[in-house]
Amino acid sequence: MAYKFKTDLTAADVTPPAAFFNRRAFMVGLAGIGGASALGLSADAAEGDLTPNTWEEITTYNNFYEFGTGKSDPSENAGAFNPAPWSIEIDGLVDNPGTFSLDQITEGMTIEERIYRFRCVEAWSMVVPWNGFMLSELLNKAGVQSGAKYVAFETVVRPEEMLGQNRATLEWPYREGLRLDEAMHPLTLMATGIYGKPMPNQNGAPIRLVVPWKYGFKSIKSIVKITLTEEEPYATWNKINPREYGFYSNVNPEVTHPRWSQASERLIGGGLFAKRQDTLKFNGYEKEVAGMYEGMDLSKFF
Ligand SMILES: Nc1nc2c(c(=O)[nH]1)N[C@H]1C(S)=C(S)[C@@H](COP(=O)(O)O)O[C@H]1N2
Ligand SMILES: [Mo]
Repeated sequence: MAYKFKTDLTAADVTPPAAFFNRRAFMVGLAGIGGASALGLSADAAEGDLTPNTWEEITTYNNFYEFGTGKSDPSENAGAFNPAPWSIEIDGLVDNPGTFSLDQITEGMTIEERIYRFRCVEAWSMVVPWNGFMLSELLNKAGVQSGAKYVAFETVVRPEEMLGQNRATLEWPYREGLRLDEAMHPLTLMATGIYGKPMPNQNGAPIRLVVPWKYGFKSIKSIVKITLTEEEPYATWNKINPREYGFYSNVNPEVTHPRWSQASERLIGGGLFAKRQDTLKFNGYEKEVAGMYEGMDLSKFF
């Protein structure tokens, strides 16, 4: 089908392509939307002294229940998955609904490198050098209508290629959602790669969400559908156990998971006897995102 993205982006929205592995890429990207300081980005979050985990660590220690529940299952079982060609259906409260190829989706997008902390609700963490574009760019092209308040996401269902989907470990498709302001936040990334390479199958090929201030399960993989909704959407883990997995699930060291503390985390790659590190509020992105939750009791909202 013929599809034309809206072309009403101003010059200020367009950023020069940033080179992979350029630590300044993040700053360059943000300059296009008002600059890091205008966003209140701390030097740490924007530039940072974060040392990324190795490719080996990032691609062999995964959660992707479509390929099994063990940490090594995704890397061992995702070889049968063929993420090309790929398309994403965008529907709901948008001006330009439709089904778009990955090329159409990424056309004109600035692919930036974003080195983010990544914190799983299970209390382990990594630092990942993602490549991707801001979800806000895609939503702006889709044309969000005024009644939209949330964004819903769905993962592909392919039981022939995803052996875990032949078991009822979760209800398939895996689904997640964000409030619209969270989805439009400049930190929220549609990631298409890691270390400048295409997204590995086990990490959510060919395109997945990354929301660095939330527990990892919000960062849904291998997305085939995006829906703008008025109501808070279904979210897989939240529906299974709302007491343990909130819809918001902002990283918060002060809110204990019913079965374990969230005060500290194990950085993957530190070795068996590595010291745990303190978990940061909003996973270290408090300055950038706390404003979105003013008035919410963060000790209750998890
Ligand atoms: N479709 C889908 N997305 C998913 C998951 C999953 O099982 N299925 N696991 C989530 C969880 S719990 C985490 S911690 C991250 C893990 O991402 P990574 O393997 O790239 O580190 O993916 C999230 N996205
Ligand atoms: Mo997770």
